[in-house]
Amino acid sequence: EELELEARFQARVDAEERIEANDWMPAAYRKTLVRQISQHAHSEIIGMLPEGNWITRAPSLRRKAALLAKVQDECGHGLYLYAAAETLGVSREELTEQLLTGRAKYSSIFNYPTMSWADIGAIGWLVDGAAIMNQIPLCRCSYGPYARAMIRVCKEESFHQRQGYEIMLTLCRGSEEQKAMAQDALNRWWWPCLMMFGPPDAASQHSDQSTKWKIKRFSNDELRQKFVDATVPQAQYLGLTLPDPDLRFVPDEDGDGTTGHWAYGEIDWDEFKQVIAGNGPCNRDRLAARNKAHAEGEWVREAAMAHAAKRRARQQA
Ligand code: FAQ
Repeated sequence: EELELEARFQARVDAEERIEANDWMPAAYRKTLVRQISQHAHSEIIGMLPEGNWITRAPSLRRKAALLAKVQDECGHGLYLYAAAETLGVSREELTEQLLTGRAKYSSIFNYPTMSWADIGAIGWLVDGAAIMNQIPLCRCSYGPYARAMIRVCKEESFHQRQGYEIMLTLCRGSEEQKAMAQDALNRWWWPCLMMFGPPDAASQHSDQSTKWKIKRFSNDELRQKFVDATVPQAQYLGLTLPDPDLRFVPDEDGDGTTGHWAYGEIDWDEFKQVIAGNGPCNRDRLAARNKAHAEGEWVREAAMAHAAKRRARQQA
């Protein structure tokens, strides 16, 4: 009977029907979604930290307002995503606990430091650019609650990306020092951004099954390539150089030079593994900052619970 249910489930997925929270689904499908959605939620929450560092140091009121709004959006994305994960039967407390104790993964990218204001530009341009490339296909993910959350998230990410690119453009049109800051930020963020897409296809343990379930629509390497192809012309427009001596244009077979790809050099997968294993430049700082914020927010959670209990008591009276 289980086999029959599974076959019917796969047929629905193949027919592009959305799977909803109360529908039957294989235990492994549920598990993989909880894994991916919770890692995604944690990434949004930890992702507030590198940029949060620069809110008090933004160079103007306008920049500060935009950065504050961006970081708040990230918090909102984390909350939608935790809510989407909750529809699969895990609790927010459980997921929070996994993050705070370091048992949960979150994106490798947020374990790198933000050294200058130009890093805020580079993060918006490249990190949000990579996030969009990965998330647009997730709007068509087979699991309804995740797919729907991604639609709004992607709209907001596109504002974030423009905000970052505009910072880079301003710096690149500024003084020599400003342009050098932008180049330095690009040099440091480029390779870690390519790692955001995950291990190469041959080493991606979850890809085959997630593709069959239509959670993934493109492979890690396909999305990485799309990102490189989209970003190279943007770097050229800024007048910046990508830190990859092996980067070269590979013309399409028809040779008209319009639709080819950019071939890129070898990614340092050892660095990726180290960061994922908790040994990146900022892993410990990030978890410590998150734990501190959680502890300092204890009274807010207590007050909210007490308020809810009082309201309930009043309604019953
Ligand atoms: N970092 O078999 P695969 C953002 C793990 S954007 C850490 O290929 P899968 C917005 C992977 O989880 C960033 N771990 O796995 C923002 C798995 O580990 P597990 C968040 C990584 O799932 C912008 C193992 O390696 N976006 O937050 C990474 O099929 C600016 C094997 O890999 C998402 O999470 C990595 N880079 O494909 C916020 C998008 N890559 O679970 C603030 C949703 C792989 O077996 C500021 N997620 N791993 O222990 C996905 O699309 C997928 O999960 C992939 C990985 C593509 C990330």
